[in-house]
Amino acid sequence: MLSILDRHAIGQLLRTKEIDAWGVAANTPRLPLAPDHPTAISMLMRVDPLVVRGLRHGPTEDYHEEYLRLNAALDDATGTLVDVLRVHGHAAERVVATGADGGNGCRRFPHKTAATSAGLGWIGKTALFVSPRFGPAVRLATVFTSLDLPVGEAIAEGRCGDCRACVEACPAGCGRDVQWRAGMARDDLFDAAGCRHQMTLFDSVDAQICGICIAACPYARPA
Ligand code: B12
Repeated sequence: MLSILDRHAIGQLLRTKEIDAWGVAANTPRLPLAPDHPTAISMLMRVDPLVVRGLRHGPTEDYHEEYLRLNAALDDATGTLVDVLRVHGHAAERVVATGADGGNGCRRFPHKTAATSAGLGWIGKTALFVSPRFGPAVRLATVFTSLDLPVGEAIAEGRCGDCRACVEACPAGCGRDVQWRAGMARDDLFDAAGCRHQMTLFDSVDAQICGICIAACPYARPA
């Protein structure tokens, strides 16, 4: 067992779980839909770049497998972190990678809120979280805890500039080509119903996924 649970020890633990980046956000005042613990630990795993490359025209079986693998790996990481925090006497609650609720019946907290608040990146023009290292080709998860940790500097505005690659790539035209600001309504940025419908139209996979906007982002295609 880790004897002292601090930022360093958490970083070591998350590395053993193959988390590619993580950060800490203050949850006071409480973020929308968040449970009542003062600290949010946001973490991400990157999507395999080779898999992303295959997504230009729609979802693939490789992406479906990668999606399932990353959800399971993130849930394993957050489950372990919650156990460790609790063993050290701290309250802890996770939000699962995906799914209808937080896993324990808790509300559906948007992982992107914790990720930008922790300073890990911003929201792009099709409402995806964009990491400067991996672009939107990441999956996210969040753990809330009573443990006090140093927090990152929140990012509160989009950094996509004039780029509209994801807006142009979306076959359903879901992006509204607007620069994101923290707190703006999702509908002002992105048509989620149109996206949901588009995902029913692909017959390349037996799942409702897409990923075209992920593959279009220049940050997901480093030289
Ligand atoms: C329901 C859902 C959907 C719905 C609705 C999507 C949506 N944007 O709302 C549908 C089915 C359409 C969908 C589609 C997709 N999804 Co989806 N989805 C979810 C799920 C389960 C819940 C999201 C939700 O309802 N949020 C409520 C809305 C209002 O919030 P939001 O748009 O997610 O996030 C907003 C807030 O965070 C806010 N915000 C950001 N920072 C801050 C800071 C402050 C202070 C405040 C106040 C607000 C704020 O701005 C964000 C943008 O609107 C999440 C998992 C999760 N728990 O987060 C995955 C999730 C959002 N999906 C994800 C992905 C990858 C996809 C798809 C690419 C499908 C796929 N896997 O192939 C598409 C892409 C859609 C897109 N371009 O955004 C990833 C996103 C990763 C990323 N890089 O951003 C998530 C986070 C899953 C994960 N564990 O990684 N999804």
